[in-house]
Amino acid sequence: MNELGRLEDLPVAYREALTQRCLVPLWPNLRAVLPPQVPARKTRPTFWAYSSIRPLLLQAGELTPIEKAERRVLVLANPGHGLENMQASAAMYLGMQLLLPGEWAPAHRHTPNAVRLIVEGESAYTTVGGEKCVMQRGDLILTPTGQWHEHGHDGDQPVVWLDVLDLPLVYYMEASYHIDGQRQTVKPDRGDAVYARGGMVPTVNFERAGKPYPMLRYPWVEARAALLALAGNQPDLPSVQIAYTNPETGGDAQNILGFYAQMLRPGQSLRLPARSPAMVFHLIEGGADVQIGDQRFALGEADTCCAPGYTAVTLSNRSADQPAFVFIADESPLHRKLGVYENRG
Ligand code: GTQ
Repeated sequence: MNELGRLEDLPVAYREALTQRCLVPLWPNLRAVLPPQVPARKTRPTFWAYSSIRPLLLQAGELTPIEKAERRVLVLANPGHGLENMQASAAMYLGMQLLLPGEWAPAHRHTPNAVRLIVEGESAYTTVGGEKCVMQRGDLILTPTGQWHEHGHDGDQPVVWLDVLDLPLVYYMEASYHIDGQRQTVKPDRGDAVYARGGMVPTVNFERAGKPYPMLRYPWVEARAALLALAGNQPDLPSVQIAYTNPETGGDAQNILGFYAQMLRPGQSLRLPARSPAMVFHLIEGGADVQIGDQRFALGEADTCCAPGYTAVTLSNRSADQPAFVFIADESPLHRKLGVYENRG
């Protein structure tokens, strides 16, 4: 490969003439934006222990009333992107949100898509597009782009959940904004109720067409049961994983980020191929080691880590007699839609 001319090789007067006219020579920067073989990635393998987040989040509960926070969140920021940019990867944002008993996080809507993965506590709920979604540990709840959402809490213990948003991408697109709203009126119908049994849907008073997000809540009890059934039915299945999908189309649950639940059999070690999208791993149940390139993280329950794209990841169940359950978020719907998706094996 040719050595390319450097900026310093150009006469100062010429460089100044370019700058004054808002012009930039490509060749000194060409390799930076089009590096050989593998993209440059700011996303670093990064680990966040829940045991280190939890006390600081509870402290935020004392320091900052919900009225002063609107959303009381500690952001899991990847140092490779600069902490102030609040990114886990190029397209993914992660936050741990705390809601205390009796608190109310008022209605708003915004262009970025969000999901919640419930980490701890009972009796909180989020109302999304008029659907009241109860929050139980391990549940996945969608808050798709543009839908009104607000969070409430009728219980007596703190509730914590993991927020996953495509905020960094939507912000980069200069398309990120929010609108404040009024408390929503709750509708009687709920997607998680009408789609609770595969292959069976109501026929009366039920609109199937024209709803881009027919199901908002994916209960963990159902996901866990599906994984155990899959593992039991197919003892030789190499990867016991389910994707969270749109029950009408069978496609990804949301447009930009993908969401999955992975079961690791007792003692199982599973290599995930090097694919272009970055990934996030959050441990729901059990314990697992996550090997990302030359870094290895030991995830216990509620711990989270992220991996850059184009990097193979190995997940290893640390228990020889219990399964482990991992929630995975990735950027694959985005990569596939844009035609840049790669699996390098
Ligand atoms: O709960 O609506 O972590 O608007 C970041 C932005 C959570 C939310 C976040 C948000 C929310």
